[in-house]
Amino acid sequence: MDGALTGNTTPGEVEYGPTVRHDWSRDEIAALFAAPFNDLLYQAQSVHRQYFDPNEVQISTLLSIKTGGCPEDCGYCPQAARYDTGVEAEKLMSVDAVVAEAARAKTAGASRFCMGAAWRNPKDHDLDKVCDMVREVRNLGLETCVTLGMLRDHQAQRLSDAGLDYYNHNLDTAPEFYGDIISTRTYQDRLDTLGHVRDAGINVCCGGIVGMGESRAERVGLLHQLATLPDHPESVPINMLVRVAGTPLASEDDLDPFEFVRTIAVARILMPHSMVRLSAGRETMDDAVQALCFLAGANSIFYGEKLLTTPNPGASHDQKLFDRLGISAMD
Ligand code: SAM
Ligand code: DTB
Ligand code: SF4
Repeated sequence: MDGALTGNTTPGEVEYGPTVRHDWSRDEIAALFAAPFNDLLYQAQSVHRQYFDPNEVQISTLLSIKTGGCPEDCGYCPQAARYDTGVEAEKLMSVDAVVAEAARAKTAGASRFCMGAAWRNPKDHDLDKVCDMVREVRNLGLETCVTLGMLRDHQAQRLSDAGLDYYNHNLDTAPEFYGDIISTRTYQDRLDTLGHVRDAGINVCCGGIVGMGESRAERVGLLHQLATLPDHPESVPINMLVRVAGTPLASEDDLDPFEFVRTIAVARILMPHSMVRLSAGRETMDDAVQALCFLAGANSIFYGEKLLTTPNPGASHDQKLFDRLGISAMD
Protein backbone atom coordinates (compact mmCIF):
# COMPACT_ATOMS: atom_id res chain seq x y z
CA MET A 1 0.00 0.00 0.00
CA ASP A 2 2.76 2.41 0.95
CA GLY A 3 3.82 4.69 -1.83
CA ALA A 4 0.82 4.07 -4.06
CA LEU A 5 -0.23 7.12 -6.02
CA THR A 6 -3.57 8.44 -4.84
CA GLY A 7 -4.62 9.83 -8.20
CA ASN A 8 -5.72 13.05 -6.44
CA THR A 9 -2.81 15.07 -7.72
CA THR A 10 -2.61 18.06 -10.00
CA PRO A 11 0.05 17.96 -12.75
CA GLY A 12 3.52 18.46 -11.36
CA GLU A 13 2.57 17.31 -7.86
CA VAL A 14 3.18 13.83 -6.59
CA GLU A 15 1.10 12.80 -3.62
CA TYR A 16 1.52 9.42 -2.02
CA GLY A 17 -1.16 7.66 -0.05
CA PRO A 18 -3.24 4.51 0.10
CA THR A 19 -5.01 3.60 -3.09
CA VAL A 20 -8.68 2.95 -2.52
CA ARG A 21 -9.11 -0.60 -3.72
CA HIS A 22 -12.26 -2.61 -4.30
CA ASP A 23 -10.53 -5.81 -5.40
CA TRP A 24 -9.19 -7.12 -2.10
CA SER A 25 -8.89 -10.89 -1.94
CA ARG A 26 -9.73 -12.89 1.15
CA ASP A 27 -6.11 -14.06 1.32
CA GLU A 28 -4.83 -10.50 1.43
CA ILE A 29 -7.30 -9.63 4.17
CA ALA A 30 -6.40 -12.77 6.14
CA ALA A 31 -2.73 -11.78 5.89
CA LEU A 32 -3.52 -8.38 7.39
CA PHE A 33 -5.39 -10.04 10.27
CA ALA A 34 -2.45 -12.39 10.85
CA ALA A 35 0.23 -9.67 11.00
CA PRO A 36 2.01 -9.01 14.30
CA PHE A 37 -0.28 -6.73 16.32
CA ASN A 38 2.16 -3.83 16.41
CA ASP A 39 2.77 -3.99 12.66
CA LEU A 40 -0.96 -4.05 11.99
CA LEU A 41 -1.65 -1.08 14.24
CA TYR A 42 1.24 0.87 12.76
CA GLN A 43 -0.08 0.30 9.24
CA ALA A 44 -3.66 1.13 10.21
CA GLN A 45 -2.63 4.33 12.00
CA SER A 46 -0.46 5.34 9.03
CA VAL A 47 -3.38 4.90 6.63
CA HIS A 48 -5.69 6.70 9.05
CA ARG A 49 -3.44 9.77 9.16
CA GLN A 50 -3.51 10.13 5.38
CA TYR A 51 -7.22 10.91 5.41
CA PHE A 52 -8.22 11.93 8.92
CA ASP A 53 -7.13 13.97 11.89
CA PRO A 54 -6.06 11.15 14.27
CA ASN A 55 -7.26 13.10 17.30
CA GLU A 56 -10.82 13.70 16.17
CA VAL A 57 -13.75 11.34 16.69
CA GLN A 58 -17.22 11.88 15.29
CA ILE A 59 -20.08 11.37 17.72
CA SER A 60 -23.50 10.02 16.88
CA THR A 61 -26.43 9.52 19.20
CA LEU A 62 -28.91 6.69 18.77
CA LEU A 63 -32.60 6.67 19.49
CA SER A 64 -34.97 3.74 19.18
CA ILE A 65 -38.00 5.35 17.54
CA LYS A 66 -39.92 2.06 17.36
CA THR A 67 -38.88 -0.52 19.91
CA GLY A 68 -39.37 -4.28 20.08
CA GLY A 69 -41.94 -6.67 18.67
CA CYS A 70 -39.87 -7.37 15.56
CA PRO A 71 -40.91 -10.41 13.48
CA GLU A 72 -37.32 -11.27 12.42
CA ASP A 73 -35.14 -13.90 14.09
CA CYS A 74 -31.70 -12.19 14.24
CA GLY A 75 -29.98 -14.31 16.89
CA TYR A 76 -28.28 -11.38 18.61
CA CYS A 77 -31.24 -9.06 18.89
CA PRO A 78 -33.13 -8.12 22.05
CA GLN A 79 -35.95 -6.65 19.93
CA ALA A 80 -37.02 -9.86 18.18
CA ALA A 81 -40.53 -10.68 19.41
CA ARG A 82 -39.76 -14.41 19.53
CA TYR A 83 -37.08 -14.10 22.25
CA ASP A 84 -38.00 -13.41 25.85
CA THR A 85 -35.64 -10.52 26.57
CA GLY A 86 -37.85 -8.22 28.63
CA VAL A 87 -38.00 -5.60 25.85
CA GLU A 88 -41.62 -4.44 25.55
CA ALA A 89 -43.00 -3.68 22.10
CA GLU A 90 -43.80 0.01 21.63
CA LYS A 91 -45.43 2.05 18.90
CA LEU A 92 -43.58 4.45 16.59
CA MET A 93 -42.72 7.59 18.59
CA SER A 94 -44.27 10.95 17.76
CA VAL A 95 -42.30 13.37 15.63
CA ASP A 96 -42.24 15.94 18.45
CA ALA A 97 -40.83 13.48 20.98
CA VAL A 98 -38.08 12.45 18.54
CA VAL A 99 -37.17 16.06 17.78
CA ALA A 100 -36.94 16.82 21.52
CA GLU A 101 -34.48 13.91 21.95
CA ALA A 102 -32.48 15.11 18.95
CA ALA A 103 -32.22 18.61 20.42
CA ARG A 104 -30.90 17.09 23.66
CA ALA A 105 -28.34 15.04 21.72
CA LYS A 106 -27.16 18.15 19.87
CA THR A 107 -26.72 20.05 23.13
CA ALA A 108 -24.69 17.11 24.47
CA GLY A 109 -22.35 17.43 21.47
CA ALA A 110 -23.57 14.89 18.89
CA SER A 111 -23.19 15.79 15.22
CA ARG A 112 -25.35 12.95 13.91
CA PHE A 113 -28.66 11.59 15.14
CA CYS A 114 -29.47 7.97 14.26
CA MET A 115 -33.02 6.72 14.51
CA GLY A 116 -33.64 2.96 14.64
CA ALA A 117 -36.86 1.01 14.18
CA ALA A 118 -37.43 -2.67 14.98
CA TRP A 119 -39.04 -3.44 11.65
CA ARG A 120 -38.43 -6.09 9.02
CA ASN A 121 -39.20 -3.26 6.58
CA PRO A 122 -41.13 0.00 6.87
CA LYS A 123 -44.67 0.36 5.53
CA ASP A 124 -45.22 3.28 3.21
CA HIS A 125 -47.46 5.08 5.73
CA ASP A 126 -44.77 4.73 8.45
CA LEU A 127 -42.36 6.46 6.14
CA ASP A 128 -44.53 9.62 6.13
CA LYS A 129 -43.73 10.08 9.79
CA VAL A 130 -40.07 9.04 9.48
CA CYS A 131 -39.59 11.53 6.63
CA ASP A 132 -41.02 14.28 8.88
CA MET A 133 -38.57 13.23 11.60
CA VAL A 134 -35.69 13.42 9.13
CA ARG A 135 -36.69 16.90 7.93
CA GLU A 136 -37.11 18.26 11.45
CA VAL A 137 -33.95 16.72 12.90
CA ARG A 138 -32.03 18.10 9.95
CA ASN A 139 -33.47 21.56 10.65
CA LEU A 140 -31.77 21.39 14.06
CA GLY A 141 -28.45 21.27 12.22
CA LEU A 142 -27.78 17.58 12.83
CA GLU A 143 -26.86 14.95 10.27
CA THR A 144 -29.53 12.30 10.05
CA CYS A 145 -29.33 8.52 9.87
CA VAL A 146 -32.11 5.97 10.01
CA THR A 147 -32.14 2.19 10.19
CA LEU A 148 -35.54 0.74 9.37
CA GLY A 149 -34.81 -2.69 7.89
CA MET A 150 -35.21 -3.66 4.24
CA LEU A 151 -36.15 -0.89 1.79
CA ARG A 152 -37.74 -0.93 -1.64
CA ASP A 153 -36.31 1.44 -4.23
CA HIS A 154 -39.16 3.98 -4.02
CA GLN A 155 -38.83 4.04 -0.24
CA ALA A 156 -35.13 4.85 -0.44
CA GLN A 157 -36.02 7.64 -2.88
CA ARG A 158 -38.59 9.08 -0.46
CA LEU A 159 -36.02 9.17 2.32
CA SER A 160 -33.55 10.80 -0.01
CA ASP A 161 -36.12 13.44 -0.98
CA ALA A 162 -36.66 14.15 2.72
CA GLY A 163 -32.94 14.95 2.96
CA LEU A 164 -31.73 11.83 4.77
CA ASP A 165 -27.93 11.83 5.07
CA TYR A 166 -27.22 8.15 5.96
CA TYR A 167 -29.04 4.83 5.93
CA ASN A 168 -27.71 2.12 8.26
CA HIS A 169 -28.15 -1.46 7.11
CA ASN A 170 -25.57 -3.98 8.26
CA LEU A 171 -24.37 -7.11 6.51
CA ASP A 172 -23.74 -8.34 10.05
CA THR A 173 -21.34 -11.17 9.19
CA ALA A 174 -19.79 -13.23 6.39
CA PRO A 175 -22.19 -14.81 3.88
CA GLU A 176 -21.16 -18.32 4.96
CA PHE A 177 -21.92 -17.69 8.66
CA TYR A 178 -25.04 -15.60 8.07
CA GLY A 179 -27.44 -18.57 8.04
CA ASP A 180 -26.33 -19.50 11.58
CA ILE A 181 -27.59 -16.13 12.83
CA ILE A 182 -30.62 -15.12 10.73
CA SER A 183 -33.09 -17.15 8.70
CA THR A 184 -35.92 -14.69 8.02
CA ARG A 185 -34.11 -12.67 5.35
CA THR A 186 -31.22 -13.43 3.03
CA TYR A 187 -27.82 -11.90 2.53
CA GLN A 188 -28.94 -10.93 -0.94
CA ASP A 189 -31.93 -9.05 0.55
CA ARG A 190 -29.44 -6.97 2.48
CA LEU A 191 -27.28 -6.31 -0.58
CA ASP A 192 -30.40 -5.30 -2.52
CA THR A 193 -31.38 -2.76 0.15
CA LEU A 194 -27.85 -1.35 0.13
CA GLY A 195 -28.11 -0.99 -3.65
CA HIS A 196 -31.39 0.94 -3.38
CA VAL A 197 -29.88 3.25 -0.76
CA ARG A 198 -26.83 3.89 -2.93
CA ASP A 199 -28.96 4.46 -6.06
CA ALA A 200 -31.09 7.00 -4.18
CA GLY A 201 -27.94 9.01 -3.41
CA ILE A 202 -28.00 8.42 0.35
CA ASN A 203 -24.72 7.77 2.17
CA VAL A 204 -24.37 4.14 3.20
CA CYS A 205 -23.66 3.09 6.78
CA CYS A 206 -22.92 -0.62 6.75
CA GLY A 207 -20.89 -2.90 8.97
CA GLY A 208 -21.38 -5.90 11.17
CA ILE A 209 -21.04 -7.63 14.49
CA VAL A 210 -18.12 -9.63 15.82
CA GLY A 211 -18.06 -12.01 18.77
CA MET A 212 -21.04 -14.06 17.58
CA GLY A 213 -18.99 -17.29 17.49
CA GLU A 214 -17.71 -16.69 13.98
CA SER A 215 -14.19 -17.76 13.04
CA ARG A 216 -11.46 -15.34 12.05
CA ALA A 217 -11.97 -16.48 8.45
CA GLU A 218 -15.59 -15.33 8.80
CA ARG A 219 -14.52 -11.96 10.14
CA VAL A 220 -12.29 -11.78 7.06
CA GLY A 221 -15.38 -12.70 4.99
CA LEU A 222 -17.42 -9.82 6.45
CA LEU A 223 -14.73 -7.23 5.77
CA HIS A 224 -14.16 -8.71 2.31
CA GLN A 225 -17.83 -8.16 1.46
CA LEU A 226 -17.72 -4.56 2.68
CA ALA A 227 -14.43 -3.71 0.99
CA THR A 228 -15.44 -5.15 -2.38
CA LEU A 229 -18.76 -3.30 -2.64
CA PRO A 230 -18.79 -1.07 -5.74
CA ASP A 231 -18.41 1.90 -3.36
CA HIS A 232 -17.18 1.54 0.17
CA PRO A 233 -19.79 2.47 2.77
CA GLU A 234 -19.16 6.02 3.98
CA SER A 235 -19.60 4.72 7.51
CA VAL A 236 -18.62 1.25 8.79
CA PRO A 237 -19.95 0.33 12.24
CA ILE A 238 -18.05 -2.51 13.88
CA ASN A 239 -20.20 -3.84 16.73
CA MET A 240 -19.02 -6.15 19.47
CA LEU A 241 -21.90 -8.46 20.28
CA VAL A 242 -23.90 -7.22 23.27
CA ARG A 243 -24.99 -10.51 24.85
CA VAL A 244 -28.60 -10.16 25.87
CA ALA A 245 -30.32 -12.72 28.10
CA GLY A 246 -33.08 -14.52 26.23
CA THR A 247 -31.40 -14.30 22.80
CA PRO A 248 -29.79 -17.39 21.23
CA LEU A 249 -26.37 -15.73 21.54
CA ALA A 250 -26.75 -14.87 25.23
CA SER A 251 -23.99 -17.21 26.36
CA GLU A 252 -21.57 -16.80 23.49
CA ASP A 253 -17.89 -16.88 24.57
CA ASP A 254 -15.92 -13.66 25.00
CA LEU A 255 -13.98 -12.57 21.95
CA ASP A 256 -10.35 -11.70 22.63
CA PRO A 257 -10.39 -7.87 22.73
CA PHE A 258 -7.22 -7.78 20.60
CA GLU A 259 -9.15 -9.60 17.89
CA PHE A 260 -11.75 -6.83 18.02
CA VAL A 261 -8.99 -4.22 17.69
CA ARG A 262 -7.57 -6.17 14.75
CA THR A 263 -10.97 -6.09 13.06
CA ILE A 264 -11.07 -2.30 13.39
CA ALA A 265 -7.50 -1.97 12.09
CA VAL A 266 -8.16 -4.15 9.05
CA ALA A 267 -11.39 -2.24 8.27
CA ARG A 268 -9.41 1.00 8.40
CA ILE A 269 -6.74 -0.30 6.01
CA LEU A 270 -9.25 -1.75 3.54
CA MET A 271 -11.56 1.29 3.51
CA PRO A 272 -9.28 4.27 4.08
CA HIS A 273 -11.87 6.97 3.29
CA SER A 274 -14.64 5.52 5.45
CA MET A 275 -15.55 6.51 8.96
CA VAL A 276 -15.02 3.37 11.05
CA ARG A 277 -17.32 3.31 14.06
CA LEU A 278 -16.42 1.66 17.34
CA SER A 279 -20.06 0.80 17.76
CA ALA A 280 -21.97 -1.45 20.21
CA GLY A 281 -20.08 -3.18 23.00
CA ARG A 282 -18.23 -0.27 24.62
CA GLU A 283 -20.14 -0.64 27.90
CA THR A 284 -18.16 -3.76 28.75
CA MET A 285 -14.96 -2.70 27.00
CA ASP A 286 -11.97 -1.51 28.94
CA ASP A 287 -10.93 2.11 28.29
CA ALA A 288 -7.49 0.87 27.22
CA VAL A 289 -9.07 -1.35 24.56
CA GLN A 290 -11.13 1.58 23.31
CA ALA A 291 -7.93 3.66 23.12
CA LEU A 292 -6.39 0.88 21.00
CA CYS A 293 -9.45 0.99 18.73
CA PHE A 294 -8.87 4.72 18.16
CA LEU A 295 -5.21 3.99 17.47
CA ALA A 296 -6.33 1.33 14.99
CA GLY A 297 -8.33 3.96 13.10
CA ALA A 298 -11.80 4.00 14.65
CA ASN A 299 -13.04 7.58 14.38
CA SER A 300 -16.68 7.49 15.36
CA ILE A 301 -18.66 6.32 18.39
CA PHE A 302 -22.20 6.21 19.70
CA TYR A 303 -22.52 8.67 22.54
CA GLY A 304 -25.20 8.69 25.22
CA GLU A 305 -26.38 6.34 27.98
CA LYS A 306 -28.28 4.01 25.67
CA LEU A 307 -27.75 2.35 22.29
CA LEU A 308 -31.19 1.19 21.10
CA THR A 309 -32.24 -0.90 24.10
CA THR A 310 -28.95 -1.74 25.86
CA PRO A 311 -26.63 0.48 27.93
CA ASN A 312 -23.73 2.50 26.56
CA PRO A 313 -21.10 4.36 28.63
CA GLY A 314 -22.39 7.62 30.13
CA ALA A 315 -21.52 10.90 28.43
CA SER A 316 -19.36 12.04 31.35
CA HIS A 317 -17.33 8.82 31.21
CA ASP A 318 -16.75 9.33 27.47
CA GLN A 319 -15.89 12.99 27.97
CA LYS A 320 -13.25 11.99 30.52
CA LEU A 321 -11.89 9.32 28.17
CA PHE A 322 -11.63 11.87 25.34
CA ASP A 323 -9.84 14.29 27.71
CA ARG A 324 -7.41 11.59 28.85
CA LEU A 325 -6.60 10.76 25.23
CA GLY A 326 -6.57 14.34 23.89
CA ILE A 327 -9.39 13.51 21.50
CA SER A 328 -11.91 16.09 20.41
CA ALA A 329 -15.33 15.73 18.83
CA MET A 330 -15.49 16.20 15.07
CA ASP A 331 -17.85 18.99 13.92
N1 SAM B 1 -34.49 -3.62 12.26
C1 SAM B 1 -33.52 -2.96 11.47
C2 SAM B 1 -32.52 -3.91 10.87
O1 SAM B 1 -32.26 -4.96 11.43
O2 SAM B 1 -31.95 -3.56 9.84
C3 SAM B 1 -32.79 -1.84 12.18
C4 SAM B 1 -32.39 -1.98 13.62
S1 SAM B 1 -31.22 -3.26 14.00
C5 SAM B 1 -31.29 -3.30 15.76
C6 SAM B 1 -29.65 -2.53 13.59
C7 SAM B 1 -28.41 -3.30 13.82
O3 SAM B 1 -28.09 -3.33 15.20
C8 SAM B 1 -28.37 -4.76 13.44
O4 SAM B 1 -28.19 -4.97 12.08
C9 SAM B 1 -27.17 -5.27 14.21
O5 SAM B 1 -26.00 -5.16 13.42
C10 SAM B 1 -27.10 -4.32 15.41
N2 SAM B 1 -27.39 -5.03 16.67
C11 SAM B 1 -28.60 -5.44 17.10
N3 SAM B 1 -28.50 -6.09 18.27
C12 SAM B 1 -27.18 -6.12 18.58
C13 SAM B 1 -26.45 -6.67 19.67
N4 SAM B 1 -27.03 -7.35 20.64
N5 SAM B 1 -25.11 -6.51 19.68
C14 SAM B 1 -24.50 -5.82 18.68
N6 SAM B 1 -25.15 -5.28 17.65
C15 SAM B 1 -26.47 -5.44 17.57
C1 DTB C 1 -25.19 -0.37 14.43
O1 DTB C 1 -24.38 -0.93 13.65
N1 DTB C 1 -25.22 -0.54 15.73
C2 DTB C 1 -26.30 0.20 16.32
C3 DTB C 1 -26.89 0.96 15.11
N2 DTB C 1 -26.15 0.43 14.02
C4 DTB C 1 -28.32 0.97 14.88
C5 DTB C 1 -27.25 -0.64 17.09
C6 DTB C 1 -26.63 -1.42 18.20
C7 DTB C 1 -27.73 -2.10 18.96
C8 DTB C 1 -27.24 -2.83 20.17
C9 DTB C 1 -28.34 -3.54 20.86
C10 DTB C 1 -29.41 -2.65 21.42
O2 DTB C 1 -29.10 -1.63 22.09
O3 DTB C 1 -30.60 -2.99 21.27
FE1 SF4 D 1 -35.60 -6.96 13.98
FE2 SF4 D 1 -33.52 -5.48 13.26
FE3 SF4 D 1 -33.53 -6.83 15.60
FE4 SF4 D 1 -33.31 -8.17 13.33
S1 SF4 D 1 -31.84 -6.68 14.13
S2 SF4 D 1 -34.67 -8.69 15.05
S3 SF4 D 1 -34.61 -6.96 11.99
S4 SF4 D 1 -34.85 -5.14 15.05
